Amino acid sequence: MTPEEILQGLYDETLVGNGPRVLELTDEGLRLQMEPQTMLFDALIPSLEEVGARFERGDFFVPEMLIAGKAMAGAMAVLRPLLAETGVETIGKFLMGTVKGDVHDIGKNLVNIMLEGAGFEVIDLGVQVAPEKFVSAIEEHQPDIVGFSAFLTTTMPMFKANLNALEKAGIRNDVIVMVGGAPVTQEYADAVGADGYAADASATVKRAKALLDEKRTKVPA
Ligand code: B12
Repeated sequence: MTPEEILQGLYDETLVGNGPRVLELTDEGLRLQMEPQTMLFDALIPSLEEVGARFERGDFFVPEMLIAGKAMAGAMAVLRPLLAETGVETIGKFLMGTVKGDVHDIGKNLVNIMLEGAGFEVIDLGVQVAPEKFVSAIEEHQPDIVGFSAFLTTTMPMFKANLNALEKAGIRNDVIVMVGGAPVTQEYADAVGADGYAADASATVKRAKALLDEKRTKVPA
């Protein structure tokens, strides 16, 4: 197969949720020395975007979304170590979780991989993380940054609930708060009082590093 055929295959087979075939194509791509990033950004992510568009039009339903998501997650399990493989020193601690009421984790997992690749130590609390769980994990792990991920307009208000819980626990100023997820915007992030927002995984890495630099230069030596 040519790299173009692999990319087309990854796109088509993710779209129909053919997990085993997506895995085979991922392996074949790697055998052909294709870049993991190319398979991710030129085939797998665009395919999930198309899944979302079809769901919006009413051509796809939840089961289709689920098997497409699973097919993508299978490929990610193979690509993950390769994407994170850089051997750089730890530059900071990032605590991440999908907010309460929300089970979407593919975007969050991708952000985690990129953060790890950039040298962050990532602690992932998983999905459906309640405000009190974020609070106790921050107290336990003392991260530099905490990230809230939300993929539904109905769960985005949990950002504010989480921030309120941090305030109440007296730890709001100890940690940088970043928010993200498909429906989230910079305006929304500003409105809830988050310190940072990013639209995708690589922008998250850049923004996280910049926020960390800002914080560290503010701290008196
Ligand atoms: C796969 C999928 C599912 C799967 C999730 C599987 C999983 N394990 O994640 C399943 C089937 C479970 C699902 C369920 C539902 N889903 Co859904 N789902 C999707 C779909 C198709 C893809 C999401 C995805 O993973 N995209 C791929 C990643 C890579 O996305 P991404 O946005 O590019 O992620 C980047 C950024 O957001 C950012 N980022 C992410 N997190 C964070 C965190 C921080 C801190 C930062 C800085 C950045 C950041 O970086 C990521 C990487 O680059 C989207 C469509 C879409 N276009 O998003 C709908 C979508 C999100 N789902 C939707 C809906 C409505 C639902 C359901 C309510 C459906 C239902 N009727 O039951 C349920 C809700 C379940 C729940 N309680 O959470 C809607 C949401 C509409 C809205 N605005 O509220 C969408 C947009 C589809 C649509 N077009 O209508 N879904």
